[in-house]
Order: sequence, then structure tokens, then C-alpha cells
Amino acid sequence: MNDRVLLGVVILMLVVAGASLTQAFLLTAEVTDQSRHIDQLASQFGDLAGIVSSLMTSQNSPSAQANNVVYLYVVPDFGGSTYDAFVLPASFSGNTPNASATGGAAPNNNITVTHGVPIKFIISNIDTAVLQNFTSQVSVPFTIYNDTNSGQVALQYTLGESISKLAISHTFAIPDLQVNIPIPPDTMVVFTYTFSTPGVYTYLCTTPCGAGMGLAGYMLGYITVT
Ligand SMILES: [Cu+2]
Repeated sequence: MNDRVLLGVVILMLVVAGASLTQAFLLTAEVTDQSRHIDQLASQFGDLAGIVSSLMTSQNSPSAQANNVVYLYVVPDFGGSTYDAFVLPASFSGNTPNASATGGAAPNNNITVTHGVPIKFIISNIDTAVLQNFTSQVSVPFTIYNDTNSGQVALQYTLGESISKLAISHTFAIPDLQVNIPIPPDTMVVFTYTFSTPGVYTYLCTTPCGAGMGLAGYMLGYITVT
């Protein structure tokens, strides 16, 4: 082997070693990036309300509910003083409106779902008012989530359970189907319901809560079951 060939072999070895080092460096960077991503996910999972609110803005529309999940906000004074409303995420930025957010027109809060499949309702109530002590028996199981300094606290209500004088702001009722879910102040209420028969059902709040009560687009809307 002459000197020139030897030099060539050494250069080749250096190039191969360099490439391996670069690859190792890139791999380390990728792993670091992934663990950062996992850290971000973990911190997000500590904030259930945050997750739901991001899902709400990305998935909801007045006409179709993605993945058989219906997201609704309950917003106080949405249409002006005491015009509280059930509001679809498409009509709500997530901030408490200072004045009428509807510009005088009744917002569209109608919902369309499919019959025969479980529909998950996730209702975020940003109203802090207590307007009724609610006493009833649970006909549809539900969970109430409440934000605290130490995280999310969940209260589960099972079928047939008695509810006595629960302090609430509103309810989510479908009178034709004997559904009436209480909504305490500043909570998220989650329940699942399977509609068996297609049709148009009225949903509304049964708590005396002001001018929006019983008014379409505010505390009343329609569920079209296809
Ligand atoms: Cu109400």
C-alpha cells in the first residue's frame, strides 16, 4: 500500500466516523424534542378545562358534532343583561362578554346528533351565579368537574341517586326524554345519552335565570336527531 492509498483510506474512515457522529447528534436532538413534547402533554393533561376548550374550538360547529361529542358553554349575559345562553363554541371566544355578544340577533345553538349511538355532552358553565337549590333524582348519570387550586375534582352522580338542594346556576333539560341535568356554578358537567328515536327535541334550562330562560338561541335550543 503506497502513501497515497493509505491517505485515501484514512480520509474515508474519517468521513464515515463523521457521518455516524452527525447521526448520533440528530438522534439525541430528536429524543430531547420528544421528551419536551411529552412534558408539554403532561402539563396540558393537568388542565382538563384547557383540553376541553381547545377541543371545543377545533371540533364544534352548529350543524355537526365531531366524534359524537357535543360541546356547549353556558355563558351569563351573553345576549345582554340576564340573557344567559347555551352557546356553541363556534359562537364563543372563551372570554366572558362585557356586553351583548350576539349583536341583538339570537345566536344559533341548535345541535345535530345521530340516533342509536352514545352522545357525550360536555357543558362548560362559566356562570358563577347560584340561582336555585336543585332537588331531584338522577335519571341520567353525570359527572361534575370543578377547577380547584390542586386540580380537577370530579363528583359522580349515579342512576337513581337522590340530589338534595344542590346549588346550581342552570340545568340542561330535554323535557320529552325526562332528562334534567343540574349545572352548578363555574363547573364542567359531562354526561352520555343515546337518543333512540330520530326527531327534533327541545333542550332548555329549567332554572329561573332571567330573560334568556325559555328563549330560543339563549337558554333554549333544538336537538335534531337524525
Ligand atoms: Cu338558565
